[in-house]
Parts: sequence; C-alpha cells; structure tokens
Amino acid sequence: MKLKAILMIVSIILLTACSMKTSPTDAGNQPLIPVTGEKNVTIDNYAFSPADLTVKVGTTVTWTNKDAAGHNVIATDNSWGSSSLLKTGQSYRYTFTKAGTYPYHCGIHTEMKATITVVN
Ligand SMILES: [Cu+2]
Repeated sequence: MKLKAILMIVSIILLTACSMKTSPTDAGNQPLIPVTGEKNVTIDNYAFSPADLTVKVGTTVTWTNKDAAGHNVIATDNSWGSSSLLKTGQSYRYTFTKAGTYPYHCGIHTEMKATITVVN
C-alpha cells in the first residue's frame, strides 16, 4: 500500500513536469509549414524521391532524371506531365496553381508512383 502511494506521487510529479514543458507557445507544437517556391524531385534507381511531397500553391516542381534509363512524369489524370521521355540529366518542370492531390507515375515503368500534395 505504501509503495502504491509513492508510485502515485511520483507519477503526479512526472505528469506535472511534462505539462509544464508543453506551453501553447512551444515551437514544437506549431503546425508544419509547407515549402514554397521551387522544389526538386529526383528520379533515381527507378523511383521518384521524395515520393510524397507537400508544397504550397504556386510552387514549381522540377523533376530531374538521374537514372541511366529514360523516365517520364505523367499525371494519373493526364492533366500535366512531360510529353517526352527524360534522358539522363534532363528535367521537367511544372507549376502547381491549385490546391489538391496530384498522383503521377512514369509512363514506361508504371510501378513508379508518387504524389504531389498542393496546399493553400
Ligand atoms: Cu520510368
């Protein structure tokens, strides 16, 4: 019984210490601010990197092919994408002007899938 009481007191102290650490002005509690301006996606080893990218409206994304193999960037709904195959070192740029989720893939290697999320 005595041990239980000690444990209870210890946990109350710990809880108090934790809640004191987390004030509303704590920088760690602020929401993630999405990146804006220019962002890059690398095409390497048959994958888009990063595969999931969140950007702000107005951001231009540049995809650069670093693979020996040719790849392209095709929107799943075909509303945007590179019309031609990107050879090694070649890039494709697209500016996202509306918020939404934009899944895309490589037209040749359809298992290469990725998504751009655009937020206001
Ligand atoms: Cu490909």
